Amino acid sequence: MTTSTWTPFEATIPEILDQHPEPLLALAHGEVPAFVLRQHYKATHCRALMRRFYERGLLYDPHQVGNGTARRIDIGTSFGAHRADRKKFHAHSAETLKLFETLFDGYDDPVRSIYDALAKLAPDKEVKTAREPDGRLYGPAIFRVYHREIGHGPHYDSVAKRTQAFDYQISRFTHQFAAILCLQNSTKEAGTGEPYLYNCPYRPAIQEHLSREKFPAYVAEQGIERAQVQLEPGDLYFFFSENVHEVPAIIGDQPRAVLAIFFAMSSDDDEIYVWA
Ligand SMILES: O=C(O)CCC(=O)C(=O)O
Ligand SMILES: [Fe+2]
Repeated sequence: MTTSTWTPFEATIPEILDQHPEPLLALAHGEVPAFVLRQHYKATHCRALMRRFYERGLLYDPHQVGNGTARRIDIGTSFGAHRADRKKFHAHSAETLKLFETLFDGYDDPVRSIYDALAKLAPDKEVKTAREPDGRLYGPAIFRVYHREIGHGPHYDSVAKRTQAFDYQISRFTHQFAAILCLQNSTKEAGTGEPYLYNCPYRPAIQEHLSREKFPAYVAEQGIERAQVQLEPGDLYFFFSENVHEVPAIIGDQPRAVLAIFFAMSSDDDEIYVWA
């Protein structure tokens, strides 16, 4: 990379608003790759919640359970995985909402902490868990745990532009984003699992280049800027999920664990819908 101008903006919320009065549009326009809020959530609570997930059997090492193939462990409801069956999707989402009512007892609610930060970054909008006109809700957030060998190749997330799930309310918005709260990072020596963001919003021409094998050559050829986001437990970052991004596969025995949301907004819409 020859340029280092496209770098994550690390600051407090008031500083972000001071420099970027409309932070979400700044992300959507590619002015900054990400906003990083260091130590937004208590690191001690991150550790405690990780312990609780193991104790309750919600989290386990996929290398030691079942047929031993590496896979990502999710706690929560993924729209992408469940949307095909609307009834099951909303039932699964309701279960997640119920689970999250007590899962964080004794600690700060990490889901709330992300929603609160988002509400402050978009003071003129109402931030709410996504819902259908009949009131049925989506999953509010999801824990994603990446063990050894697991990552997420170059991709972009857009329900409106990629998934094209026009039968769901969340497809009505113009821009889609993600926020990620780090609960645990993979071993430092390995230096893996730290996400890359590319200054590369979706366009049809990139489709054929979107693989771990092909994308680096495309990035070099097109001179696309990229930024890496390094996270410690408790750090929260926001980015435009319509930009290509990836999580390099984890090396080493310590899994990377995050709490993730997607959210979407339009300039002329008073609401921001959040889901996972
Ligand atoms: O965990 C991250 O930092 C990004 C994850 C991601 O791209 C996704 O869940 O779609
Ligand atoms: Fe993603």
